[in-house]
Amino acid sequence: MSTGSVYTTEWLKKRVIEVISKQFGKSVKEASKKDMYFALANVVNSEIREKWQNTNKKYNENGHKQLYYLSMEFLIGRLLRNNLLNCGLLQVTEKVMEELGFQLDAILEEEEDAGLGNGGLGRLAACFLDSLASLKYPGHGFGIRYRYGLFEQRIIHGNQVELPDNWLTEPYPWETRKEDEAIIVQFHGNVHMFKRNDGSLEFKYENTDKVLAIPYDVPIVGYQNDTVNTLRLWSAEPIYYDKVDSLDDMFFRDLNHQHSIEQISGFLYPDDSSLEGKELRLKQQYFLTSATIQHIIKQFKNNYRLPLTRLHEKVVIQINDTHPTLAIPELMRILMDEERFGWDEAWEITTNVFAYTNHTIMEEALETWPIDLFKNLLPRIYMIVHEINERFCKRLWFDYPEMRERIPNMAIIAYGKIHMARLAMVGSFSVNGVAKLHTKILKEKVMNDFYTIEPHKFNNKTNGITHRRWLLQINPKLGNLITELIGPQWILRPKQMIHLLKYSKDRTILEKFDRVKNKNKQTLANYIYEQTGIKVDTSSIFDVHIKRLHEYKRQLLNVFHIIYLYHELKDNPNLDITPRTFIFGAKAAPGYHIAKEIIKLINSVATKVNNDPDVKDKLKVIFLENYNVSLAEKIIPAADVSEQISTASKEASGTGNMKLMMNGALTIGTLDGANVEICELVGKENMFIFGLKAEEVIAFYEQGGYDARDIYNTDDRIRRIMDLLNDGEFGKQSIEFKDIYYHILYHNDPYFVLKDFESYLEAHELIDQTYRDKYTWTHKSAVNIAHSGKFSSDQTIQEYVNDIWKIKKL
Ligand code: 26Y
Repeated sequence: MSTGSVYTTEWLKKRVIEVISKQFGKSVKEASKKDMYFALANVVNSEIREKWQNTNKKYNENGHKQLYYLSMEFLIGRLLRNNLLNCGLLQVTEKVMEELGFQLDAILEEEEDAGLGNGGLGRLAACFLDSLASLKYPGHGFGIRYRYGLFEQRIIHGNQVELPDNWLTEPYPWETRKEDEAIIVQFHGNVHMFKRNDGSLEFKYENTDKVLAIPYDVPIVGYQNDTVNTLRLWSAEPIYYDKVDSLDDMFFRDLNHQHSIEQISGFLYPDDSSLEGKELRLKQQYFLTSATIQHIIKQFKNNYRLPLTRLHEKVVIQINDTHPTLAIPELMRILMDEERFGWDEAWEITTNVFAYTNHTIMEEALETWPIDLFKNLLPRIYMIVHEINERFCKRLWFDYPEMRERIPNMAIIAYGKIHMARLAMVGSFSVNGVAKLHTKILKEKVMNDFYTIEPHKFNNKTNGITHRRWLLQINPKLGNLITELIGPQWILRPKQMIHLLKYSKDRTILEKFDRVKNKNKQTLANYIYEQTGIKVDTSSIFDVHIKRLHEYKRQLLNVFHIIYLYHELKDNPNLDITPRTFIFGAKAAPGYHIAKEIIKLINSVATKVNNDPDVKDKLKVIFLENYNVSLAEKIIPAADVSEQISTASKEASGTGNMKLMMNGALTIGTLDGANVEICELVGKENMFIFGLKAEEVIAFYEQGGYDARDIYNTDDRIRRIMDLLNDGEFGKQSIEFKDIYYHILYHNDPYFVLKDFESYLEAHELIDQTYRDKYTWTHKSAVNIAHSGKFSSDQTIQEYVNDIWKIKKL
């Protein structure tokens, strides 16, 4: 029996043996690692179940306000280790597995990595859920249960090949299907307007396509605190009617029908290069938002006996980027068409519950929809958005005469398109950016018009990461060392990590930090060998660049530096450089040609460099395929250098920068996103800052004055590298990388790779020199770790709670 969080090995052993026998009809000796994974998940689940029910009961009974976090992405990764740790079961499990002849680490590898997201935005949502539950806040995630997550990446002959991420071939032990809480979502159809006797308008929908949204609930276990929150993922299914005309009709209609409906929760980010693809994405967004808003209203009515005019007292809805913005007109629809509120009252209710987070200033990510597509798929929602726009534009015209010229740039519907960020800003009471610099750019540039009329809505919430996963779980050796030095309080109060500063000049302690890093590097080196057959030197600098592949993130700048070093060594094989291992992990969006070319270039350079005896052990380049949460967890504890080298102004925040810093890597970076705040904390002397500043980049964009060809013509190092792209050194054919070459020279190097090259080289030379002095390096590393508590998502969540959500702890 278990009492509280104290579990004994005898108890766990008995439970595991019991489950293996009952569930698989096997003895422990016969059980596979997979069996053991399912058995452990089963044990954890039965421990969670009661706490989950109790948490829900308390939330329902105590009348507290609830946060609903809506996101198209939740990149939760694996859950077993997390749940064992948070339930207080991790240590006993390690022991029991050993006694039963298993290795826990190997069992954990059996779990599918739930890749229901693409990058930072999705992982942020997952970190937030962890912090909410660990701080006992009533906050829940709502997303889509994609049948296939982000594609699985293979590298074949240097090229990215995408395979479907078929993550649900076996039962997913963490989810519970809740058929009785299904909700109907309607698309297409016609809308009819009637006048009621009291003169008010009534809207009726006809011939709509109805889809069932079935919830699958995943428990979000708080850190050893009995709180279990919920991540609700909706799955799309057809509705079966009892009455059908003929068996044949039913058969054919249903097959096609079923397929097209299941597609709604089929893939994350389906290809949207066709109109059908675009419609599917819009369908997904409405599917998520309609199901969630209907659910919220139902719950509000059940739990609080209050009029909907007081919705904002009990409900706050955070929309994670523009993707769930349709929640705004959907709530308006329900309030007016189902609850019979008039426009003004409905608008008052709506604009008091929504808060919007912007995650990017990149033009291509600011979503718009063609009017016709929108109107056809969501006719009633279109009418509402149209009306929101009319009223907003009128308000601009009459209340802000000085803004009249700006109306076309602010209108929600303009030039044939619906602008989702504008709708989100108009319909929310809060608009936030995700790092200080990013919020400043939103206010002063990208969203300046809106900031001018409603400055009170704008606020900053610098991102954070859960230190419990990104330090305690993935780097237990470092976690233990920290606890040994400052006690375990940092696990719930991460800012206490600052007390590590007093050891940052203590040579004996720094040696301990160093030993931890070396062991982690050895573990990664073993993994690299298993995956690629390449042996890397653990005394070399592990220089890590892991993130989505995008031009603005400038993996290309990194490769240019590698090519430069390679040439230096070829020209002078005795050159005294500190050996380096460059490690990359990155997926490129399937339709993003240049990004895929850059992946190919990294792999071609890797092949060349790794097989050249001239550079021997001084240079290695490793591209690890299929970058995802689980791979990040393997790489981060072993990193010495963290590459955060985006074109200044483009990276809204970054969160990989925080994860790497927390694990003792030193950052080479531009003053972009949260790098700026890392620098404020640790000081310029504890990182390697280089490159153009955000205002310089913006000035070039606005005023011109940069010509990439000038640099190409005058800098021999750059010309040599660029010309290689064209002469076949790194490819089978001479034209292999011409697209990158032309892209840079003929599109004038839009991300300033050439412009920042020299300053990047200098920063790398400084890294090379600094690493030679182990004491200095490890001192800087410890200073970074000590300050990283500031970037715990616990802190970020507390700021959201104080300034936006106003929810109370259980
Ligand atoms: C729908 C499509 C256009 C789209 C799909 C995904 C647009 C954007 C995204 C994802 C954006 C994203 O992941 N942004 C990242 O969010 C992180 C969390 O705030 C930031 O740290 C990071 O700088 C930003 O690139």
